[in-house]
Amino acid sequence: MKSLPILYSFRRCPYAMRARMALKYSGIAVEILEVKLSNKPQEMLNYSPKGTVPVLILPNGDVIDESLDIMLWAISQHDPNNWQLEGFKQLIDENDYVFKQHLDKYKYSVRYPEHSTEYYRQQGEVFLQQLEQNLEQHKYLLCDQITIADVAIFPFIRQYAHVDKQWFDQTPYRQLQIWFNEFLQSDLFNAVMKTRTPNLVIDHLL
Ligand SMILES: N[C@@H](CCC(=O)N[C@@H](CS)C(=O)NCC(=O)O)C(=O)O
Repeated sequence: MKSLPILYSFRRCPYAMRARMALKYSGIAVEILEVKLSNKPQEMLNYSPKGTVPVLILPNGDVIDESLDIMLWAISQHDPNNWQLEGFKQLIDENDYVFKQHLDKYKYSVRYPEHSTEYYRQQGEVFLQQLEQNLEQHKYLLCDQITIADVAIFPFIRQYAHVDKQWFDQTPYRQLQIWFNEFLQSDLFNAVMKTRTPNLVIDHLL
């Protein structure tokens, strides 16, 4: 039997979520290994010493240990709805390198007492405003169809929204709320959020 790629994953990690969503969308069967971040398998660290999830090991031994690269690899195998669109990188970079920092400080504001929770939330809100503007122009972040940018960014908006869901729901970002709820309720997202037993229990994603 042909061996499948192995995905080292962590259910609640937004980077791992976007990788799992892309793999699922592309119809790629993988074996998925739920990692305990406090006790990472040595095998994973041998493949990728930087110790972050997700990590995808291909049957030929290639290691892909950045979530966006896993998404791009999955899409390069099969992209039935044209997720890959030129210009996707800029918005994802804004998410990964700017918004994510504000998100972490907002989420864990007790660890950053130099400013208030609201201060960090406001810093992150700049990105929400940008997304809202995009969504006023088209149904999804880059155009009228889902692209890799929507899927790559959604898990981070989910984290931000869930810090204070009541606050998020009463913001004026109506298009963003609609977009967010659509992904939250989507079969694709829910399919990749199944609970898995951690460490060394290999299970199939598809
Ligand atoms: N740039 C990486 C970031 C991945 C990342 O930071 N994942 C977190 C979990 S959400 C992680 O594994 N952190 C290591 C740890 O907590 O020990 C990617 O896109 O894959």
